[in-house]
Amino acid sequence: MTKTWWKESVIYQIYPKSYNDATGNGVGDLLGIIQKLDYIKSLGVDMIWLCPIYESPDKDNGYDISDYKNISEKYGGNDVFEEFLTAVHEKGMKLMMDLVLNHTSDQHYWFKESRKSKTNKYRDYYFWKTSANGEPPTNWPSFFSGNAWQYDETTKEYYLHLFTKEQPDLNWENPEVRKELHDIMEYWLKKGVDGFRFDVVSLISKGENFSNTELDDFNDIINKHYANGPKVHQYLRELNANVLSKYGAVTVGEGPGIDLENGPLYVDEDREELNMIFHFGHMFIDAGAGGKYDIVPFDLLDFKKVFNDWDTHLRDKGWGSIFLGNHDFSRMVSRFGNDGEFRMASAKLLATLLFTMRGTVFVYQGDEIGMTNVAFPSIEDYNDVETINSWNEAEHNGEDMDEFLKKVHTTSRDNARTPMQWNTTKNAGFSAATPWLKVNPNYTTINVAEQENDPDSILNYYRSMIAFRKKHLTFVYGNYECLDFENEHIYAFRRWDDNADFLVLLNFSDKELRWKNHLAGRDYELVKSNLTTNTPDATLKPWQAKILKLKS
Ligand code: ISL
Repeated sequence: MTKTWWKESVIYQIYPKSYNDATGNGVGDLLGIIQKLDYIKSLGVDMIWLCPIYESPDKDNGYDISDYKNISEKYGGNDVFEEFLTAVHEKGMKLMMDLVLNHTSDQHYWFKESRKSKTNKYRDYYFWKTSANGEPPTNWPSFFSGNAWQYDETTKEYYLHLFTKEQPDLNWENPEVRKELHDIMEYWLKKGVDGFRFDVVSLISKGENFSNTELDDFNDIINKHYANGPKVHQYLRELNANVLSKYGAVTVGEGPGIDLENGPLYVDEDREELNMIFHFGHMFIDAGAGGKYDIVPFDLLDFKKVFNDWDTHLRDKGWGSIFLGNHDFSRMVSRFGNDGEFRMASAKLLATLLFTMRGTVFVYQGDEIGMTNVAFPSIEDYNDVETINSWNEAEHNGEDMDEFLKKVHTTSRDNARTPMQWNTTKNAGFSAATPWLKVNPNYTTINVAEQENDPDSILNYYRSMIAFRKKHLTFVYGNYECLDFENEHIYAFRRWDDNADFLVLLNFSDKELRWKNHLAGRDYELVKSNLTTNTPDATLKPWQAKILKLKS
């Protein structure tokens, strides 16, 4: 396995709209992030991943781009971006931009032209279809409710949109489209951007034919009709050869339908496509057959299996990403930990997992202080298009809306998008104006300022765990083995190489437990714990995490 700086990196994900508002309009911006660069650097992170900041009508908060070469004025425009990029580099960090290349906004010039006439130069930049019977061309559902085809009056044809109707899918079959997209990437790389996170990269190659689906389960539909199309790897190799490799850009691909079989193909070093992928095995672990609103209890065995399987599949030739939260899912401490009595311990336990697994670690803003889910009293308080569309669909279907609101509390993407909690002043110190999305009321107790002053805070634990990982590269490159797999409450694993041998013990429960002693006859020392009082053995208090160094 080749050793590379980005494999050893910790990447910090920022949702710019919610990070820090320096201009006082209720929306986070680049100047606001510049003000926080010392804070970010102090965590020990190497690279920042910024969610999309290009011009956008914000139907899906920037994942609907209307101009790829201009930074939205609400974030500061291109000049402030240059200032920001320079400042990031001066601090010794790197920048990863988010690129959405599967679809554009319907307000993008290409689409505005495309919809004008069937003979327009840009017509084939998108997928247009007629329909014989007044029905959409296929019965495909979109990710965000409703059919994935939208009728357009001007030319009396339908266009494809796998996400909202304001996010038409680009036709990568068309070489002109690929050329334009390569040019966009080159534009940002020439400015000095260090890498990209490619949104829904698994969806860029559509099947040869559009046909009705017989399937009901949305995941099955994704796998059969939307994801990992016939030319996806060809497109990525072309992109790598023509653009990425010339600049040494670091890449991570995101996408539904990436599984254990096809996932390794994206990151196999010999294939020269992408560096890393995000898989969602653990992120949909609490979703039943009916999708994310069909909530099932968290099961530690399923969770361990996801990590075990991926580690095995990427071990030899690829590289993984390790993350437990992002802007599309509820807060990690609320999902996988205990955000009540054991919030501190469980947030630190999850951090222990993050920084002891093999793969590049991604930390989502706010997780470093243990930010939790929010339970807004009304649907009016929510912003996310996925949440709103699902709500409308549920209402249309006559569901019990009080019950549905509870599900929204558990699963809404807005759980992760509430403003960053900096201090106890108005709006958590995020903005002087009314924030675009309400602040989580628990900011009075969960915020950066308080945790800065507390050596035992979650924040300082993140700092110490990042430093610990960097000191012991065994956690980055070493072997991984899950022990006592059948244990329903304890996640125990070994990380070792020629230099060191570590045992990580994580108690995912509210009870004190003793790990069956597989340590008999071994000499070991406790090198890390998420609690302040410890016994140097395999006894674990509720949500306790211990790292033992095995000596013989
Ligand atoms: O958000 C999800 C579940 O609630 C995912 O299914 C998500 O839609 C999927 O992983 C793709 O996400 C990415 O592309 C979307 C955008 O809304 C997400 O924010 C982005 O991360 C469309 O561009």
